[in-house]
Amino acid sequence: MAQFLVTSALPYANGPIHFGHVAGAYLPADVYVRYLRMTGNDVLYVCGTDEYGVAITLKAEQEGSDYREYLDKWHNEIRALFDRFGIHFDIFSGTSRCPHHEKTAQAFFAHLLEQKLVQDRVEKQWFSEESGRFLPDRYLQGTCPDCGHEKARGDECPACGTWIDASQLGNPTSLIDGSKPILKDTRHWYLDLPKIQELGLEDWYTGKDSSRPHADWKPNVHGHVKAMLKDLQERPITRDLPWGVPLPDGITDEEGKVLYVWFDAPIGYISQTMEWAEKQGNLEAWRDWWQNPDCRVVHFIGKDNIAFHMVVFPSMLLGQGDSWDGKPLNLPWSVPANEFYNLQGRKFSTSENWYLDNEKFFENYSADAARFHLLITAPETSDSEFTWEGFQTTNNSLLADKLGNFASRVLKFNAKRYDAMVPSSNGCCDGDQALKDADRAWAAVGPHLEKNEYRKASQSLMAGCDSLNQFFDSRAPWKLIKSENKADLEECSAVLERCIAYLELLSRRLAPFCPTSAQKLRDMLGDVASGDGSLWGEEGVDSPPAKISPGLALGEAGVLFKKIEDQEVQNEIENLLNASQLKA
Ligand code: B3M
Ligand code: ZN
Repeated sequence: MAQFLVTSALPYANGPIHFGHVAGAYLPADVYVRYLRMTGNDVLYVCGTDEYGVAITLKAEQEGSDYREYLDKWHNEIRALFDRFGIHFDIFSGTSRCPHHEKTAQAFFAHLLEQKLVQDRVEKQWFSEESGRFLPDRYLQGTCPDCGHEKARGDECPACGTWIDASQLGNPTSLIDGSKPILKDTRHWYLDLPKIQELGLEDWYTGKDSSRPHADWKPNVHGHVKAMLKDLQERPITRDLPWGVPLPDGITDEEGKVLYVWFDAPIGYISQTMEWAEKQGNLEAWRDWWQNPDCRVVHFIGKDNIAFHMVVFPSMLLGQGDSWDGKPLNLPWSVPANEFYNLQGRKFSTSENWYLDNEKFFENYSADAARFHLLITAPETSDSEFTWEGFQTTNNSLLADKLGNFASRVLKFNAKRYDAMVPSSNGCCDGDQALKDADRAWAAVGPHLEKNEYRKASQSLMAGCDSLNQFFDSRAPWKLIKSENKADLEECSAVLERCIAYLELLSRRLAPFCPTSAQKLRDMLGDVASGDGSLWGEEGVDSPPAKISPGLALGEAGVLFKKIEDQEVQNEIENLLNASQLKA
């Protein structure tokens, strides 16, 4: 048993969350957390909305909305979508609504300043004379100095991903008023990443620092970070903006200076842990997660957030030294960053109407089917995509035909022939090759989940269902039951007993992936699944599920996964194409 603090990237409260986000940073974390809990670990899962910075102000201003109203609307909407997906956090707050956020972020800044890891200086930045304000980050558009992309932003290029020093942007335009900005002096504070690199960042990353262990970095994470560490630069961590965490008192008299959103946002993981702890009645409990060196901090993110979670935030944590009552803060133990998840060959895009309407989706399809499909197509090692045809295949051929069908044929047969009670077994089917195959397949599910291999984990789960169907088919209980021969009748009971035992195990193996259906299956199993099924259990290659007591009453067989018709899929694709053409 170990202790894990799991986080998912804080979504900006500036628009809907789409399936791509869910597949990349939220669903895998939820499945991981469910699995860790079932295997007896102590887990806290923290998330909330990212509510400061230009990503918010720019869009709220473009809509003419008040920041607060705007944030609340999206916060609630995003929260509702997570509920729909069955993604459960221990706390889901937000950086502007968490009562501990501002002072924690300010303390981080103050500590870094004390340690001389942050320095201020005056530099030229783009200023709109028309609006009378500086234009940080996304308020600016211009040509990327690296790849020449013409719609690069003031902080990074969406085409090539480089971090951009805004003063290097070619031919910049103000996105709030369309004017050509001028360069004007302004004071900002810079995080000294090169210095922190020597203080221990590199040792933690390479694993030299045995006091700060970590899991193996994924290849996509490793490649990215290795390249970055070769050339670390100072990074500005303040902005001129009307909305953000103000600098701590006593730092400057200049107006309008706030912390850069990427500085305050990851601190949100900590401040929201504090909020959770306070709600439990013991604020100090946040330290069990952030200052206990045995607690493993795991950040689930998309690939575009790797630099901040692997370099900037760890540097901020390291740079705190012993400032938090004499104890260091934990650095990430694992960062399972995913690649991107697209929709029918194109990037998800709300503005181009290339997305799935969440409301409509859940009116017609089940969250569990969506969960399973996103997991079995997860963008783990390369970009992947949601297609309606693929979703239909996962739902119909895997979930309905393999898993659901196995449950329904066993339970129906048992209801008809054994009065919905567990028949007694003489054990004559134990050790059947197909059952051994099922054992082997399901024994792999847990280890895959532990390694954040959701595709393989879902495939293994299905492979087990395949073997169980083969077992049922090859033993053909519908023939055995009609035999006059006692041995055949005994075999028939033994087959059913095994199938029921494996269904109970399935209800637990399925639970992290499809929690609602797993519970439904347990209900269908009646007294056989009278426990709450909250434990993963030891069943594996050498330990098939234990024998079930004869005579236990089963519940009623129901449909676990409803099939999706070809016509529905065609309609969905047409709707998607029409909506995007209307917009174009
Ligand atoms: N809000 C960026 C994003 O959604 C961001 C993540 C913050 S995690 C601390 O890509
Ligand atoms: Zn570029």
